[in-house]
Formats: sequence, structure tokens, C-alpha cells
Amino acid sequence: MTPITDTTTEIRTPTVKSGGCNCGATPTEEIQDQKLRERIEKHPCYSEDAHHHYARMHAAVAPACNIQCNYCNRKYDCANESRPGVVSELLTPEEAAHKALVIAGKIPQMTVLGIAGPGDPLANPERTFRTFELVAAQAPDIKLCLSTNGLMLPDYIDRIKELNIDHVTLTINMIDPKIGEKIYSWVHYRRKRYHGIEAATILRDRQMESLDLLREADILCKVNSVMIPGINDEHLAEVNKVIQSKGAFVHNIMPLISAPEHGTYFGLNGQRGPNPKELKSLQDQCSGNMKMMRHCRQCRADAIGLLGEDRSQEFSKQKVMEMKAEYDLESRQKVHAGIDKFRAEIKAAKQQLAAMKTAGDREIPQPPTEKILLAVATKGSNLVNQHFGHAKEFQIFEVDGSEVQFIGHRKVDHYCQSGYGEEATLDHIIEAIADCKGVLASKIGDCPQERLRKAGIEPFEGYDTIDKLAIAFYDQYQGVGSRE
Ligand code: CLF
Ligand code: SF4
Repeated sequence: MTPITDTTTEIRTPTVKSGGCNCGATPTEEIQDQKLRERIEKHPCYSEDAHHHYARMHAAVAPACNIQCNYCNRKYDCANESRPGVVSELLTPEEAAHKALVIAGKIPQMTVLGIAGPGDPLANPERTFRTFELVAAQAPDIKLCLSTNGLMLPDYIDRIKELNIDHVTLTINMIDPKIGEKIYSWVHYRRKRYHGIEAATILRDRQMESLDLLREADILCKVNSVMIPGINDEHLAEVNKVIQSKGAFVHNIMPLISAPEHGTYFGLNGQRGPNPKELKSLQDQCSGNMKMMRHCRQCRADAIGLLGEDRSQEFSKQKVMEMKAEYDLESRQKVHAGIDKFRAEIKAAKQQLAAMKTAGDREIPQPPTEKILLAVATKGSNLVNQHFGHAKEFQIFEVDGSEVQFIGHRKVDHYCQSGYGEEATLDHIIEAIADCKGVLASKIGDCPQERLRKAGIEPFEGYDTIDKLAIAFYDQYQGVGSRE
């Protein structure tokens, strides 16, 4: 196990003898092109498998924005890649570069430096590119990642190429300006402010041009789309087809978050976000066309760590500026080699299981097998390795007789507070995972076990790979003979 919180912990070999396939949105195993695999295998957003092992850091250097999305309150971070209502500490490029070198030493699993706000990075081009330049010069093994609304990308494509920025996210919520005018209240372009259809048309055209330029430059492009029920939910399947035809690598359809207290136009006007079922249904609908990202955490503009485990609070500006940069390429490479070895072992264990399956070592219910959802408490590394009461999110897997597929996550407040369980929190957790048949955790207390059972969610304790325990649960649930 390689918890990101402890860089000295030895990587533990998994004990899998059997289990299913843990296919994610972009499982690196399935990507035949070796070069492409190398480009994404350490990027936690572009590879679902990588997100269990590798971390990202965001540098909040870009305060201004050039458009107004109706789901954004400008007091907070850019909601295209962040949870609304989150405020990040702004850094200068020099402070951000120092922070990147500090984090790269403390968390060697951090492989990506992203700039995603708090406004739009390309509305702040000098601050954004200066930060990338400083980091690239001092930490050559860190990948540079940029997330933008795309309005100004065509102007900066040459600088993006020069800096070897290999991952660019564009947030594209529409290709029809009639839908766009319901999402954007204005666009500021070439010193003029536009509204309505005109604004949405300019933005759409610049985003389409950006897609073409990124493809021409062979830069991997992720497209984020915010799903807004009643506005663009039905339209996003069309967006998906267009971005695929223009060479986007992966599509990340994210739910609108619109609490009134965030003070956004949508929040104040009662526009709701999609529920998990609606989101999954749209993602499933689009998944036949191209790779879908389902593990996005809508993280802050100063997020640090594994995607599901934000450590930004440990690295406040004040603390970081007092810390010494301890970036060391050699020791980072050693940690990465250990992680890669661990990932290879997990992959081999899955292949072994697949071979057993076809050799008839296990009864697999014959078609059609029931698909069930499981909630998993994990600190990363593809393991069930967290106490139920410590989980701040549950990863959700869809399991049938032969496959274990990651489909999303549910954020919760952790149940165990200073050694005591919070009843109200438990109610919320049960509500959040109510559609799951079971919950897997390394330890679950007697009280939550009883409450979970009453709610029809079977608790299941174990410490092993997610695949193995998910299949063991499934077998028990179906009354199937053991695979061991
Ligand atoms: Fe950051 Fe975005 Fe790069 Fe990832 S996040 S700039 S691509 S390194 Fe990732 Fe966070 Fe989702 Fe963004 S989980 S909000 S998709
Ligand atoms: Fe807000 Fe980002 Fe939209 Fe700008 S691009 S208005 S910062 S969500």
C-alpha cells in the first residue's frame, strides 16, 4: 500500500488470487498505443487507474476571468474545474513555483502541476506561463496541465507548444449558441463585452478553433462539460459527438452544483443539478463514442494530493513559504518505480483471475448477471484500506459476475469524530449510498453495521484489492461458490 500521506511507507504486494476486471474510464491497460499510455499513465485525471496512485497540485495564480458563467460566483474559484463556494489563496508565479518544489519533495507521487484558476488561466497569460516556465526549468519530471474556457487559447497555442504543455482541458457546455445564451451572461473579447447569442457564438467558435489547434499540435485534450438539467442535459450527447470528431481524448461530464448560498445566478434562481442517476445515465449514453472521465472531484484551484484526498489545508501559503524546497529527481524516480511495480503486480493478479475464470474455477451466474453498486472506503492504491468512520468519500463500483467497474464517488462527512460516531452524519452517509447493496471497508463499527443492514446495505470488512473484495462480496450476495 502506498498511502499518499506517508512517503516512507513500503509498497505492499497485493494478495489477489482471484477477482474481476477493474475497468475505469480510461484504463491504461486497454490503450494499445505505448506512447499514448506513457503520456497518461501518471496523470490522475487522464487515467482512471493513475488516480489511485498519483497526485496533482494546482497553483492558484490566475485571478481574472473573461467570461461570466451562470454557475459561477466570482468571489470563488472557477467552477469549471472547482467546487463552487471554495476560495483559494492567490499566489505569485514565484510563490507557486516554490510551492511546487516543496510539494514535489514532500509528496513524490505528485506528478502534475495544473493551473485551473481561481479565474481563467488564459485571462492571466503572463502569470500562468511564468509559473509553468519556472517549474519546467527546475522540475523536469512534473507534467504541466492547463484548464481553460478556451476563449483565448488560439492566441496562445504557440506558447503552450513551446512549454511542452501536453494536457489541456477545455470546458465546453454547448455547441448551440441558443443553449449557450442560457449558460453565459457575457463574454469579454478583444476589449468589448458581448451578451446573449452573440457572446455564446464567439465563445463556441473560439472553443471549436481551440479543439482543432490542440489536435494539430498533438496535445491531449480533455473536455469538461457541466450538466445542467433542463438546459444542456439533452444537448451534451451532441457536444460529445462533436468533440470526439475534433479529436478530444476524454470527456468529463460534471454535475452542476448550485446551492443558493454560493450566490450564483443558477443557485439564486433555483436551477437544480443532476442527481447521480441522471449523471451516470448521460455518461453511459456518451461512453459508446469516446472515453469518459467519471472520477473527477471538481477540485479547488489550490488542490493538492490524490484526487479524493485534498491536502491543500496542510500547505497554506504561510506554511509553504517557510518550508525549504526539497525537490530531488532521483528519489522521486525511485518512488515512481515502486508505484509502477505495484501497479504491474495488480495487473498481473487481474490477468491471473481472468485466466481462472475461463478455466472454470468459479461458477459465474449465466446471463444476464445482476449488476449491483458497492461503496468502497479507500485511501488509494486500488485497495480497500480505510475504516468506514474515516471515509470522507466513498468510491462507487458497479459489479456483475465478472467485472468491477469504477463509476463515481460520493462525498460524505466522516462518521467518526474524535472516537465517537455522529448519528446525523451516519444518516447522511446512508442516504448518499442508499443505492448500493454493500459497503466495503477495512473496519466497520458495530453500530454503523447494524444501521447499514437496516437500510439494506450489507457491511463487508476486509483489507485487500478492491477487485478481490468486490467479487467476494458479489459471490456472497449471489450465493455463488467461492473462487478461492
Ligand atoms: Fe488539475 Fe484539471 Fe489538470 Fe487534473 S483537475 S487542471 S486536468 S491536474 Fe481533474 Fe480536478 Fe476534475 Fe479537473 S479531478 S476538477 S478533471
Ligand atoms: Fe467562473 Fe471559470 Fe466561468 Fe470564469 S470560466 S466565469 S472563473 S466558472
